[in-house]
Amino acid sequence: MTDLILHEDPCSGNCYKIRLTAALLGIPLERRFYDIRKGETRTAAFLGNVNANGRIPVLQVGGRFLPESNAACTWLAHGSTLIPGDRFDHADMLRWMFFEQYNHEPNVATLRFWIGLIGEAGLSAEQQRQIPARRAAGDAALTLMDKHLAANDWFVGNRVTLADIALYAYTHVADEGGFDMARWPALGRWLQRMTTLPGYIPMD
Ligand SMILES: N[C@@H](CCC(=O)N[C@@H](CS)C(=O)NCC(=O)O)C(=O)O
Repeated sequence: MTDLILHEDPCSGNCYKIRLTAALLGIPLERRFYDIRKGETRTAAFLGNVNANGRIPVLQVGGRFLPESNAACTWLAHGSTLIPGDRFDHADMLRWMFFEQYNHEPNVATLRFWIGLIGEAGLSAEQQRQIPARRAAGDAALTLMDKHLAANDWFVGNRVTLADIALYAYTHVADEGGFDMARWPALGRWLQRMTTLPGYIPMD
């Protein structure tokens, strides 16, 4: 296979999604590290050569660069069972991955970054003002997931797909953002189920 390089910061769940997908599929990845808290994805070199959007993760496939975590997971999982063959299930997987990017990640991941990694004292007044709304939206996303998982082992069909991987990355560290995970027991059982997958790796 073409050489694959993951441009990443190990504290990022978006980067972990790609490492977890590769691990479950047995695909080796070379890792290049950046510290987002030091602005290392905002340098002229990074913007010019890796991602004009100034963010990790970026999956480098030979000489081409693929930003956006869910796009990178899709590239890796092409032709595997992590992407359903059934037309409806395939679209349903995308439904959960879009949900993850719109309803889940901007709230659950952002609060984990602000509260767990930066610390409330280090936040701007504007960031502090946004906490209650992001908390309510994150709670709503986790509640919706819990309701689905109370009746289903996986997000789509009867096996793990990229939808589970995309949603797992920040849900399993949501407690670091102050989310009370005891509220969502089905979510807790699914988090545990994910760790039993052959090839599973934890976040660094
Ligand atoms: N939608 C993107 C989000 C990428 C993103 O927000 N990356 C963050 C880290 S998780 C980042 O690079 N932040 C550094 C910055 O914005 O300077 C994805 O899923 O990959």
